[in-house]
Parts: sequence; structure tokens; C-alpha cells
Amino acid sequence: MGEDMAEQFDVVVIGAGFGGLHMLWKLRGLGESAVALERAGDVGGTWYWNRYPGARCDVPSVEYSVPWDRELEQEWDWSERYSAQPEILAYIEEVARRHDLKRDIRFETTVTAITRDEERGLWVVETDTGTPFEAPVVISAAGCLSTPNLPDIPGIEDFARPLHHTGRWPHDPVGFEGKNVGVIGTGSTGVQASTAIAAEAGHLFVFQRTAQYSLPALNRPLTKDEKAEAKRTYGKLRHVQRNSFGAATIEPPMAMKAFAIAKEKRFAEYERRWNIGRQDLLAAFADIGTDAEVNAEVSEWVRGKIRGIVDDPDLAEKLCPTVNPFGTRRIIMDTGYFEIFNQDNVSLVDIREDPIARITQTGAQLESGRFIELDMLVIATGYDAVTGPLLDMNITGKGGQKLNDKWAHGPETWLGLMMHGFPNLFTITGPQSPTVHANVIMAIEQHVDWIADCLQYMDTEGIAEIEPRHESEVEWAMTVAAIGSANLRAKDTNNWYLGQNVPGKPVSYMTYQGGLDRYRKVCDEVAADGYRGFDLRRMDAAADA
Ligand code: N01
Repeated sequence: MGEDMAEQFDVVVIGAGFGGLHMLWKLRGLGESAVALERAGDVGGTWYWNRYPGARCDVPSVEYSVPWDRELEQEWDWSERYSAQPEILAYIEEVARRHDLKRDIRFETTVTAITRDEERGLWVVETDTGTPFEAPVVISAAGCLSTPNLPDIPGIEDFARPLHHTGRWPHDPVGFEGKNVGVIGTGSTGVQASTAIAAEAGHLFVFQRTAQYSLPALNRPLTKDEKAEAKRTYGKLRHVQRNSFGAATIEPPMAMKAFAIAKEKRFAEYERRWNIGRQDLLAAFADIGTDAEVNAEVSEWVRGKIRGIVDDPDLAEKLCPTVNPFGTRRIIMDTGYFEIFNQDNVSLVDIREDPIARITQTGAQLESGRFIELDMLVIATGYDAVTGPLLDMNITGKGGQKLNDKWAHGPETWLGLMMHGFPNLFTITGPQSPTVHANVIMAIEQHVDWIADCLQYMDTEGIAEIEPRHESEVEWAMTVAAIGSANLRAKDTNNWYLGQNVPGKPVSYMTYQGGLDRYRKVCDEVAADGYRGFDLRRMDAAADA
């Protein structure tokens, strides 16, 4: 491939979801020439791919909106408390349309390699379209949950009937009427998909390996008054979001430790928060995430709720989560999930008790000898999360170092923003940053703003390259681990936040669990301190190097 074929930009952005669109818009404001490369046929990121039935946001719609378009806040009407995927995708389309962002996006363009050309101080980004792109700066907005995790169940490739991973759902309508449908996986996705499919399928078989905690979302249409109030108070909302742990309006925990107050008061607080229809229960007391006894009490309290919903006591027990503590995995928000198990056309298949021995052409063969014939398989087994999308892009930094080798034992970054050996390569919501522990649109905003400020600083100061020092990565790894190890999550055994859900993936603290508010302060202090922990190389020095 000749260098002359390459298209040149100041910045190459990867991805055209919320992160890529925000970054593109911001770069325009800075006067930088930028292109975004997107694997999908259109904008939307996760909301482009996840078209499965029941796909819906678990953050209230009003809060899950871009904070950088004040006019759109006033013009857009969210129809429901928790929007469904088509509405969110339409919203993202509108964001792209009104800012004419698509003119700088190359769709159906998959990045196949990103290589640092040290001599020219450029990243060379190769794609499956044949056209390489070159820029001194690359910003990955490839997302955290975009590389599907396919289950390694023997024979799955033999299944001769429709099989869909929820994260690669077809664009044409998928009908379930009269069909025997199997859903494998009971995380946020499997729960949403099963609830929707149960309304239509001839028979739904939910293949559950681990029962999960799920709270009622209490979704409903927003009233006219609620919509008007949201528009009046967006300014206040953004302030709360930017200054809170999870960029959310969730009620703060009660001031005292849980066991400092009487049991009946604690239970009343659990009940009150259960009925809010958000994730507030998790924050009832600050020690729910750290004190095993407190957590055990809340976990049992939630199991009581499940027993109250599911009519068959044996089935209810199978649906009660016992393997992991409450809140160590992402709390699921559902719309009648446990209720579907009271329907005649829904069966739970407990594959912890009776694993799938193999998938055949026509169904699932369990170890006990039981065979379940299926007309369709829905795979809701999650993602090679957080690091997967970056490692998929075959990134080579200085001295020919592969990112896959550097991260062989888990991600190493400074602030979850950049890596030693990979100058001028930024990651939006990348590993060791708060990512999904906060409303991700607000986590994106914090990264986009920080990166934009950094690029501006580099321009003003005549700096060609920014690269974190190795010792900064060691410092950050210790910070991330110290915070992570204090949470009961560290005791979990199969958690995607820790990389445990993908066979062979190194187990590590892949996310910063200290809160977006605290994280923002750290990042701002580093910048104010002249980008402490980074090497900054001026134009001439970079050329000499
Ligand atoms: O994936 P998951 P997800 N055989 O990894 C099971 C976000 N999200 O797509 O627990 C059988 O959570 C696995 O079982 P186990 C949200 O952040 C948001 O549901 O490992 N089963 C588990 O039940 C969420 O956390 C929304 O034993 C296998 C399931 O598959 C994240 O995406 C909606 C298996 C995977 O659960 C990921 O959620 C949806 C195997 N070989 C998702 N391998 C919103 O509402 C895995 N499983 C915004």
C-alpha cells in the first residue's frame, strides 16, 4: 500500500456512537480536520447494533441525553421514562443530522490495524476498505461493549436454524410467533430480550447459568408536565450529573452505616428505594458494596421480592441469585421479567444444574439427556468488554510494541486515557476509567473535554507528542486496584467488569470504581499540573527522536 494513497487528517476518530459523535463535534470547534471510521452502516454505536426485542436504556431517558446541545434538550421530547432502542437511535440520528456530522464519517469501514510511524510522527490506520488514513492523533471511541462474546458451547456452529447474537441483531423484523425460542444468557440483555420474546413466542426457554438481581424499572410514558419540568431543569440536572459518583440523580446513601439503624427502618428504606424504579436500592447505605453482612441482608431481601413474584416456589428458588453478592454485577432494570415465569409458554432451563452438553442442528442437548427442540437461538452472552474493542484493532506502538502484548496481563494506562509507548493515542471510556460505572454519555463528555483541552494545550505550546510515563501507569494501576479491592465485586468469580466472563482473558480491575466526580478531579489536577506523568515532546524534539 503506497503512502500516497493515504488520506491525511489532524485526527482519526474510531467509532460513531455517542463518543465518536461528541468528539467529532468538539474537534470541529477546535478547527481540527477529523474523520470518524465506523464499522456499522450508520451512526449509533451500541444502539445501532442492539436492535433485539426489548432493548431499552436502564438510565432515565432525560438523563441519557447529550449535554452539549442545549437546543436539542429543549426540542426533543422523550416519550418514556426509559426509552426503547428505536427512540434512542432516532435521537442519535437527530444529533448527527443537526450538526451535519455524517459528512465526516466513513461507514462500513472496519479498522484492521493502527501502527505508529515514528519517523513521520503519525498513526497509520488501515481499514478493510483498502484506504489507509494517517493522522498524528488517533482517538478511540470504539466503546466498551462492542465486541460480542460468543459462547464456546460444543456444536453451536451446527445449529441449522436462525441464531442471533443480540449485539448483532438483524435489521429485518424477526418473528417469534408459534416458535420455540431459546435465549442463552440472563444478564441485562437476556432479561430484556426474554421479557419481550415471552409475549410472542410459542414457547420460550430461558437458559440460565447464573441467576441475577433485577429490579423493576417501573417504566411508563412521561407526562406532559414531566417533559416540561425536565426541559426547565436541564441545567440543574447537568450540574448534579457532573458532580456525582455515577452522573446520576440516584439518591445518595443514608448518612449512617446500615446496621446503625433498626432492621425495620432498614427494610423500610429498601422498600422505598425498590419502588423508585431506578438503581437507588444499591445506594441505600454506603456499606452495601463493601460490608459482606450488610450485602447479604439486602441480597436476601431482594430474593424475598423474587419469591413474592414467581408463583412456583421451586422455580422462584432457581431464579434467586446466590452466586454473587447484590450489586457486584450491573443491576438489571426489568419490565416484568420474573413475571414471565408465571406464563405457561415460558420455561427456565437451569444450566448450572444441567449444563448444555451440545447444540445440535435442531436444539439443545442437556447433560441429563433431555433434548429441547428449538426453532431459534438468541445468544445474549455479553461482550469481551472494555479492552476487547481496542485489542481487536491490532494496535502497534513505538518500537513495534503490540498493545496485545503490553496488555497480556490486563490493561496498563495512565488515567484510563493513554498508554506508555503509544503517543497521541487517546481512549474515550477506555479501560481503567469510570466507563460504565457512570452514565456513559457523561463519562464520554468528561473524556472528550479533557482530550480537547489537551489537544489545544499541545497546539498552543507547540507540542507534537504526548505520552504517559511507565511509572504513571504503575501509579494508576495501584490506585485502580486499591479502590477496586475494597468492593465486594473483587470477590466475584465471573464478572465482566473484571474480565472473568471471557475464557482466557486476564483477570484485572478493568474499570476505575472511584466515581466519575472523583475521577474528574484527578484528571483535571493532572492537566493543571502541566500534564503531570506525561512526557511532552515539542515539534523539533519529536523529530529528533
Ligand atoms: O451481558 P452479561 P449482557 N453459557 O455479560 C451468560 C449493558 N447493557 O449483554 O453469569 C451459558 O451481563 C452469563 O452467565 P454467567 C450493561 O452494562 C445495558 O446481558 O456468566 N451462559 C450471563 O447470564 C450490561 O451489564 C443495557 O454465568 C453464558 C449472560 O450470558 C452489559 O451491557 C441493556 C455463557 C451474559 O451477561 C452486558 O450485558 C443490555 C455460556 N457459555 C446490556 N457465557 C441497558 O439497559 C455467558 N453466559 C442500557
